[in-house]
Amino acid sequence: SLKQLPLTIIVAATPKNGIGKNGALPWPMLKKEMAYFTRVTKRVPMPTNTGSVQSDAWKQTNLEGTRRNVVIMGRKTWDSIPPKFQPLKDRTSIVISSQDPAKLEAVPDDVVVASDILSGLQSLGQKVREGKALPVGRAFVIGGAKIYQAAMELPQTTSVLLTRIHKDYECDTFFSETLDDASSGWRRKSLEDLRAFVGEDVPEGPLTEGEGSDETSYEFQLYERS
Ligand code: FOL
Repeated sequence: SLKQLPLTIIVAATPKNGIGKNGALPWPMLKKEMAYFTRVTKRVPMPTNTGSVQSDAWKQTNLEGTRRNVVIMGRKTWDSIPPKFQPLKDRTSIVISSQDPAKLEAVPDDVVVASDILSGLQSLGQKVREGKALPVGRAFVIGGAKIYQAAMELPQTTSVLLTRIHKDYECDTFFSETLDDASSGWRRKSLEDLRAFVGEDVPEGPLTEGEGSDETSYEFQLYERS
């Protein structure tokens, strides 16, 4: 059942764990950071991994077209995605809303709307069994604050892909978990573990994007439940 599927949180956050401001990201567009989000959430692990090395275990483009990753988001995060990118290409979207789905405007019918994460996964599982959705690869929780918080309370949520933004942008929305405390139940994994997890060669140390006062550095990290 899809309710047992491991869930990965993917999030970018400032040093104070800020993730949003006025319904959008707090920082000016970080093109390479967003490109990482897109690649990682699209990439489907190969079903068969018989004795293969790590580099064989992934395909950038899901050539067979047999499986799709799922992105789970809250309704406000759905609204924050530019209409031209809705729904996120090559991924199955689950949108969490406490509103009656019938009352939600302009949600395409290949998007699953549900009142919580697990019932969303259950509905998608039913569509897969009916042949109305592609089998699921990985599942990513992409925000926002309320949905991250709900995901952190599920034992299925075993990994957090964090992009630590090294600049203190003003924020009104925060990622509520402190991953770095020894008592948090989460442990930072090595760069090697991160590379294996995402299936690409993540650079060591901070990357820099932006010009002048928009210049920002950031770092890709992986945390797992310990
Ligand atoms: N995680 C990380 N690491 N970075 C993020 O920016 C991020 N953003 C969200 C969740 N987790 C994240 C939620 N916000 C799009 C827009 C907002 C958004 C997530 C995705 C979006 O439009 N994505 C398109 C590409 C857009 C582009 O290339 O400009 C996509 O296809 O993924």
